Amino acid sequence: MKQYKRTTITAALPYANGGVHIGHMAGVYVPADIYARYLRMRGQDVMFVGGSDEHGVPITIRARKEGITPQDVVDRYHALIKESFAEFGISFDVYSRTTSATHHEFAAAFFRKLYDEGKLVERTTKQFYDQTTGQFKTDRDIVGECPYCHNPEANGDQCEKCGRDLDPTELINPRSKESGAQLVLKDTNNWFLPLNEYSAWLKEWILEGHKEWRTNVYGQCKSWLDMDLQPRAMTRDLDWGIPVPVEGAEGKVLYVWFDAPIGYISNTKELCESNPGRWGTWQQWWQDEDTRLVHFIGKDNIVFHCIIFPVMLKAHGGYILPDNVPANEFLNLEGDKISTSRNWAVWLHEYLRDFPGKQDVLRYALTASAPETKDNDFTWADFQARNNNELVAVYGNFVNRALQLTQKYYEGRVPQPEALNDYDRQTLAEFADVKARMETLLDSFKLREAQKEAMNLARIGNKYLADSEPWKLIKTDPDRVRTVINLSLQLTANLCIAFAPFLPNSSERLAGMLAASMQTRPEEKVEASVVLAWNRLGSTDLLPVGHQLPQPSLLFEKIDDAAIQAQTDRLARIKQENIAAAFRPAEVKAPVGYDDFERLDIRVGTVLECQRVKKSNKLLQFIIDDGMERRTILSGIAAYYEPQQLVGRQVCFIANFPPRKMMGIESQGMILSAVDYDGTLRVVTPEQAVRPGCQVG
Ligand code: B3M
Ligand code: ZN
Repeated sequence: MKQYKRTTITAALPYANGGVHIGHMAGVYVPADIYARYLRMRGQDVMFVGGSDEHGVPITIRARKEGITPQDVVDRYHALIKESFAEFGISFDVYSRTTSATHHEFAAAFFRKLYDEGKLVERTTKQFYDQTTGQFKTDRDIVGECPYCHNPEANGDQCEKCGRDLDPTELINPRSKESGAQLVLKDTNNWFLPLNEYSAWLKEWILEGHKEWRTNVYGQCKSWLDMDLQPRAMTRDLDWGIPVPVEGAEGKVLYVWFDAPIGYISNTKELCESNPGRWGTWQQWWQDEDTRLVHFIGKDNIVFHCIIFPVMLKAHGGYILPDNVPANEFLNLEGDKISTSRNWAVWLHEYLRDFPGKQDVLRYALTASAPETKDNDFTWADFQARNNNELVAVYGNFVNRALQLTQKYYEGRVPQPEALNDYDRQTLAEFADVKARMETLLDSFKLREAQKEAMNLARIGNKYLADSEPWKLIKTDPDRVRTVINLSLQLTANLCIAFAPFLPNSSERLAGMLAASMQTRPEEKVEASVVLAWNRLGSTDLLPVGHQLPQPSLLFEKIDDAAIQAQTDRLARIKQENIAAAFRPAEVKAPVGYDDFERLDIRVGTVLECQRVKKSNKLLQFIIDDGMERRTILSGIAAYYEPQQLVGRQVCFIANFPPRKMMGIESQGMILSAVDYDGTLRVVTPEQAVRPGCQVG
């Protein structure tokens, strides 16, 4: 493997139109931070770059909804996001924003170079235009009638009623969501990045050159590259963003996915210019072949970071390309997809309000169920178990016992060990290679397994103490106890190092209890008698004999059922609210006379038989005792019932419906069902059994 001089680590720039939730943390920020901390501890020169993504249509939509400017929106959320990251110890070296002057200039210049060198293709397309405001409309700003289900309020990109993806040109009578005006199609010019011209190069670079990438990343790239790549528009007709730096391009801005990844570079530039003595030039971090570039992202960003951005860099020339893109899958919450619009999420600022000081617990739980290879589920029950059964019962318990016994027997001084016995040696052997194992895992982005190794170290310690029972030997064999406690303290110091990339606050606190200092950044010289550094992981002489330790406190505390219940209650409430919001009773229909109602002959029947209709996944075939004979009725409720569930039940049906043939079977009536908010059908049944054939009125 190539030896690099430095590593540039980026984490996806979150859109500044909302807070940060556990899905973002598990997928991007916690892993990126663990990796950055780990490399720094190994003495590598690292720059960890973050920032807010402040352009794009969703921000303008939010602004309009709230009646404020897009700048107001991003100012508010940039501050909130930055604060959350700081609270959770995400150790960005720079966290800036894409509305900064540095970024606007940098991204515009990047575009202008591609434009000047003919690397972009100009194309004319037709787009919906609002003549009353003189604006082109993006898909999400358009509403109209769905051509499939005739929902009059379908969105330009999707019909919420029937769920179909739409192209706005399919809509019947497209109108502007904002002004309500009818839209017309109008020619517009934009600049495209001809991805198709880079297809051979991409195949070579990724499919041949980066077989080591995670299978999910490699696989997604491959399926993109197996299709024909199409030129992609890098400019948009929009008024929020970076103006296209070309004469005659008024009213156009750079596509948000063009400017956002350039934000990594401009944020680097901002940092370098603020402290050139420490950071050197931005070119060192982006253009030097001795620099390694790693992007942490979620799976929905793979194409942008593995295909589009690299093509931009290649077309521009002079840049290094990502060496790895460890994208994660998604984290679900209690079995459902996290959704900002449905508020189905755990927001960091809310977590902090409910669990103050417990940032590391969330980091631990998220890494333990990190969606590295497949989507994963976060549940509050699991969160509680991770805390109580692992952090408290294993790690915290071991450390606390070792430190308490030291106070009790030796007034807090590290005791002198005697000769090791076989069991000591066996214990030491078990953790001797933890450093190598963790490094192998961390170097290949298996962070979840690496954290398990650290916890395993604590398990070894716990078992060692429990088996050695120093509290029983203190009177009879004090030499032995000194050895056991010394070794336990050395193990504790090792845990402090091993967990440092994962649980930085806890390691910091534990170091304090060991009267030691953590070496977390290569550039910082630590002045302390005991320095805990990554390269000493696995050593048994981290704490010198006689070293005085202060009174310890608990590293972790139990989370009780009530706290967890409060969270699950909150989610249950949100689910109810979502259901209530999704269901709006239909308008009451035009009035009818009593005689209209009288003409309908509604009766009760008992289900004698019920079965699925062959080749139909909708229809059930009923044989009903209607009080006179056996009546066959078909009903489209197969998705909601197992046929057997209905046998013996009573249903209401319209008896004087003209017979209809469906799938070759004649249906003699219609079974009545209630339609729930989500389309679920439930048969209408009398509250108590009645005689089959009686009428409903
Ligand atoms: N803001 C999308 C996202 O948050 C986008 C990432 C930009 S990374 C350059 O998923
Ligand atoms: Zn529809």
